Amino acid sequence: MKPLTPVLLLLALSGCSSSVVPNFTQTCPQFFANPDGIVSPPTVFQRQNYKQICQMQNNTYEFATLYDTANRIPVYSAYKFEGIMGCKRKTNWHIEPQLDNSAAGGRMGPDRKIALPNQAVKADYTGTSNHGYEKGHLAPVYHARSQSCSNATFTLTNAAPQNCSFNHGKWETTEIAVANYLVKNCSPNNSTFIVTGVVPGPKKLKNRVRIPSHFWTAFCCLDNNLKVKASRGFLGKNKNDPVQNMTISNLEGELSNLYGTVFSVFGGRLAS
Ligand SMILES: *[C@@H]1O[C@H](CO)[C@@H](O)[C@H](O)[C@H]1NC(C)=O
Ligand SMILES: *[C@@H]1O[C@H](CO)[C@@H](O)[C@H](O)[C@H]1NC(C)=O
Ligand SMILES: *[C@@H]1O[C@H](CO)[C@@H](O)[C@H](O)[C@H]1NC(C)=O
Ligand SMILES: *[C@@H]1O[C@H](CO)[C@@H](O)[C@H](O)[C@H]1NC(C)=O
Ligand SMILES: *[C@@H]1O[C@H](CO)[C@@H](O)[C@H](O)[C@H]1NC(C)=O
Ligand SMILES: *[C@@H]1O[C@H](CO)[C@@H](O)[C@H](O)[C@H]1NC(C)=O
Ligand SMILES: CC(=O)N[C@H]1CO[C@H](CO)[C@@H](O)[C@@H]1O
Repeated sequence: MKPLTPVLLLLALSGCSSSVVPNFTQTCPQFFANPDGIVSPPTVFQRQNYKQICQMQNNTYEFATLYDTANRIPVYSAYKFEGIMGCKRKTNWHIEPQLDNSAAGGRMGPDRKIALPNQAVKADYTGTSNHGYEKGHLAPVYHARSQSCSNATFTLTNAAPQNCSFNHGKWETTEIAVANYLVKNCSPNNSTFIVTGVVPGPKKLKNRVRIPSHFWTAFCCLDNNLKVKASRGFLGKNKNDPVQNMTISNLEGELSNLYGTVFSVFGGRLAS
């Protein structure tokens, strides 16, 4: 075995691993669809306020998030689906310490009582359900692969203000329909990937946290030869209206209009 370089040695000694990373495609590729073996993440916006997070809890990466520190909401979370596991909802919320202190450790940490510059804290959502909004998960408990993954979804970097009746209505119905479809059509052994995102809207909660205008989700499952077996996209306004079921390319067209820039969901590699 070769001797470790000083940098690797330092990393090994400190047990240091990072959550906010330069390129999540490299650090946690396992959460992104890999048709034909090519890791194909959604579009990564390149401005300073967008941070790539490999979501880590208890030394395990559970999913990946592109986070917008200016709007204090995620753009999307990407994860693998392995079946309906019936995980319990754990209600301790976490934050991502490295977004406000680059020297912090690489794991998600407990919620903070004070407002943080680069991310939402739980207090930003206190009382907002009276105004019709609550913390809506992007990567949801219902799709979690394990209880530890379910626990890890309770981070504010995976949540955005969601219309309460939508969260418990048509959006929940969509999460269930997607899971049922995948269980039926994509066996757990086949690789099944989901990305769930939001589009920033005109208003903020408490002048701190941007309220999304839309929620969207998309899945892609691959067969044992890494060919795309099934895929579909879903888009809904942030109110309890019907959610549209469409092809990935139609979703990409809609999202490109909404984001005002070309946006692809699976690296632009799925034609339909
Ligand atoms: C991230 O890494 C992937 C895979 O190595 C590479 O294709 C991509 O260009 C990188 N992205 C950036 C912004 O460097
Ligand atoms: C980490 O794992 C341990 C043991 O499984 C568990 O008790 C603990 O609650 C976990 N931490 C979090 C934050 O979920
Ligand atoms: C999930 O969180 C709960 C509550 O904090 C904890 O008791 C449990 O051990 C955690 N489970 C895992 C697998 O980390
Ligand atoms: C979405 O539409 C497709 C094509 O009509 C259909 O096969 C599928 O069952 C619908 N729902 C889901 C969750 O994919
Ligand atoms: C699951 O997928 C792996 C890798 O593609 C393959 O080697 C294995 O035979 C599959 N298992 C079943 C039960 O099909
Ligand atoms: C939430 O959605 C419901 C049903 O679509 C709508 O009546 C209500 O006005 C929405 N709430 C907010 C705060 O937009
Ligand atoms: C299309 C395809 O390859 N599907 C595979 C999914 O996984 C099951 C078993 O886990 C295989 O039998 C299928 O062939």
